Amino acid sequence: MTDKIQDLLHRVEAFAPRTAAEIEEFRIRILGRKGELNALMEEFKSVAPELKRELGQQINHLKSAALERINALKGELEERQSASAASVGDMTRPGSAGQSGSRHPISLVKNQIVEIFSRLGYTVAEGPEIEDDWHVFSALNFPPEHPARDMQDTFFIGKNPDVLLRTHTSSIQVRTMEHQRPPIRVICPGRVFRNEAISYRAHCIFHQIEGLYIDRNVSFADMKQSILYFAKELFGESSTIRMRPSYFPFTEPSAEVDVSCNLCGGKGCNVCKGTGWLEIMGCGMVDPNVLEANGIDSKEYSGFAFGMGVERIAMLKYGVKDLRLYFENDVRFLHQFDSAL
Ligand code: 2NL
Repeated sequence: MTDKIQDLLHRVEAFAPRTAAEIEEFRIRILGRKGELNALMEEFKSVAPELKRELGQQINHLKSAALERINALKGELEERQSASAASVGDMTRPGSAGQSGSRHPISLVKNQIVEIFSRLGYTVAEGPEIEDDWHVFSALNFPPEHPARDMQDTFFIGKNPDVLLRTHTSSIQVRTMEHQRPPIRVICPGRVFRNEAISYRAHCIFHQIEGLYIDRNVSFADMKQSILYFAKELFGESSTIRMRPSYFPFTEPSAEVDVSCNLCGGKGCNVCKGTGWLEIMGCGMVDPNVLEANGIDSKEYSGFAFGMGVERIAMLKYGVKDLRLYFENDVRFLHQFDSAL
């Protein structure tokens, strides 16, 4: 009988449960009414009287050891469970809202401009940033000695003068004319690259949006009206435009477009430098040389084109004073556009 008592005592000490259910099952098996301890008590009744004292002490010790062990295990388990619950936190608590990002002001303005022209029937076209001489210069009536072709202004990739980064998005329109016959109505947003010293108003990487419209009988008046519609949509219904004569190799005649200053209503302020006008884009009637170079009969078709810098438009719309802010991605700057479109 001593062996049985010792065996049970060892099992009690070695018991290593993982769950509360395992402990309860063990307790019933050992201390329950039909458990092993009661079985030993039953056996104890028929033990010789001279052994009763010794065996009685052993059984009492076993009983209290089993009770103690079970209570200790229960306590340990509860402690472990509450510790792991604390590390997860209160699961019923309402969640905290994650901080969501915001659109970059350049993307906001680009999307607005593209959307306005798509309402006029323009479709979006895109093209490669790494280009060749034809698509950036030759097809656009740039004479061989034009300064824009110079290393000073254009980034060339390696030693091959026919591999370069586009300096304007006109190359996209050239590619459009390659595989599409008139009528053509495209709006071309993209990054462009120019070898310029970086300052508050210049960067070597910036964004342009150009548009091209070619059909029979497209006139300067059509261009004026389209650009006026655009200016009113972007800067407000009360906006007006004016055009000043200008020069681009790819258009003739060419013009610079100003929009009435929406801050001072044309009276003159520090943003429009007292003039009441803000320059927003360049435009012109597509030069017949450009149409012919791109396989379009200039006697049958005419067209207009325009181009604008997205950084500049975003500066005017949001009052951004330094162009470098667009590239630094300081969240204090970016979060100001959280609630914008
Ligand atoms: C500006 C002025 C302009 C164009 C871009 C163009 C494209 C083709 C044919 C003719 Cl394929 N013209 N583009 C025309 C006039 C002005 O951009 O100040 N851009 C920032």
